[in-house]
Amino acid sequence: SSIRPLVAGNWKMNGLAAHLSELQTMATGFEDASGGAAEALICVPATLIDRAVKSVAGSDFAIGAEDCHVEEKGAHTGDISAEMIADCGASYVIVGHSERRTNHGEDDATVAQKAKAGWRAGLTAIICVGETEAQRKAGETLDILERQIAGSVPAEANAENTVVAYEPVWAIGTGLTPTVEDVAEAHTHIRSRLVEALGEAGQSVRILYGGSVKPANAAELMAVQNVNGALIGGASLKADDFLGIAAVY
Ligand code: G2H
Repeated sequence: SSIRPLVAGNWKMNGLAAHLSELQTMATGFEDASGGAAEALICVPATLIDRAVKSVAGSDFAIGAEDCHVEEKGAHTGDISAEMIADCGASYVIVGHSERRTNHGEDDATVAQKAKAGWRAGLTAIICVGETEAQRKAGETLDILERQIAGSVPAEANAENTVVAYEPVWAIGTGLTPTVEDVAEAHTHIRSRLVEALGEAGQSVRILYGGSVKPANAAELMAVQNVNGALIGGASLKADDFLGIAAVY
């Protein structure tokens, strides 16, 4: 396809200032590793956004946040807004990661509001969807994805303001990955739902695969139809791993 792939990291609640040297190594090496064929992004904890942006200055490497509040400002102790994220120089925000949906009770409507909050601040939203193990075993995967796309992806989504990430919950941090056939089925389903909801714009929205991506499995996962890049957790913490994944392009 003509969609430019995105290799995206998600550091989750990992990384102190000392870790920024890994980020610099990634930013310096990414273009060579990917042969210039992909774009790069690392989403970092809020405490590191400002310094991460400075660490990659002068490269095309993008920095993102892992969550945002739906409002611009106000009495929300401990939360940060999309405007604050943009103010630090970041350009992406992950919304609706399964860890947020599970640990913070975020539902589809909240996730959609967070995506819009990101847009309001000029950020691209990475909207996460994915079924649990129980849902997969019950044969509900495609229905769940359909419901999450309908509820979490606002109607104004397009390739500039939105990326969708498919992360089967049972594959997150477990070392387990779906078969390439299952990934193809899920991504094709997501693509068709996006086209149905967004029209032509849905053809070019990037759909990332996330869940235990590592250098050893990236080539086969990234080659699947309608997989337009990766959202990488554990393997985005080390430059060797991240650049090893980029090298599949
Ligand atoms: C899935 C992924 C990154 P990991 O959450 O978002 O994490 O690659 O560690 O499974």
